[in-house]
Amino acid sequence: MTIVFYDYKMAPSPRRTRIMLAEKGVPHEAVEVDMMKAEQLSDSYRAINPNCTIPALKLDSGEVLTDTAGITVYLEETYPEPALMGVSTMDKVEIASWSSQIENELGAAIPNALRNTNPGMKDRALPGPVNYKQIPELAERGSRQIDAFMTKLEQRLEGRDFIAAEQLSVADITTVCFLDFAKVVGKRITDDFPNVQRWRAGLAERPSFNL
Ligand SMILES: N[C@@H](CCC(=O)N[C@@H](CS)C(=O)NCC(=O)O)C(=O)O
Repeated sequence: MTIVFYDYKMAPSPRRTRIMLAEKGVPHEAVEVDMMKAEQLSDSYRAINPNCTIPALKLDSGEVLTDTAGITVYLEETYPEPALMGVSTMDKVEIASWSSQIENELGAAIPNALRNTNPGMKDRALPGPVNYKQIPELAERGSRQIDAFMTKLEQRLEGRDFIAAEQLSVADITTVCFLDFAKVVGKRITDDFPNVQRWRAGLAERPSFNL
């Protein structure tokens, strides 16, 4: 048996796992769950991940990890090199703190901006097994939150190659996956953000970011 990674190439969340698997060189088999065909809501995928979200990771033991937070801890504990969550206590603190800000301020804002207006996502304002109606005001707020986070990131990356702890970490991986996806709501890393552009160009040289 080998690890099975349930992936969908066009979505930002599974890309985080894809990059971590590549950076750590973890042998695995990938299975594509086609969201364009709503396969994440199918009975067969629901039996694997009742949350109906991607990514999921099925371990050798048969156990299934059903969200990025758990997958990240599992990969870091099982394949410690290279460390992506920090080595020293203070590095771990800094990476955890930035990861929390990225999830709350950017990770929540992009789906809010996208899912609350997109006609193809009517009643699918949140991922998961429960349907929720769109609230257009949340799209407007999400758009402003993305802009605010970009400004904060630009300041943070002044004179830095990585967001936290002077090394590649899950903070960089998560931010790239979210920011690249933000194009769907018209957000790009424009020339107003030279530090973010330089940081993104540096990461583009890593094969894991081009899978
Ligand atoms: N908390 C989950 C969320 C993952 C998530 O929202 N994935 C999206 C794709 S990026 C999804 O599965 N959406 C399903 C849907 O929209 O129905 C995680 O990070 O693993």
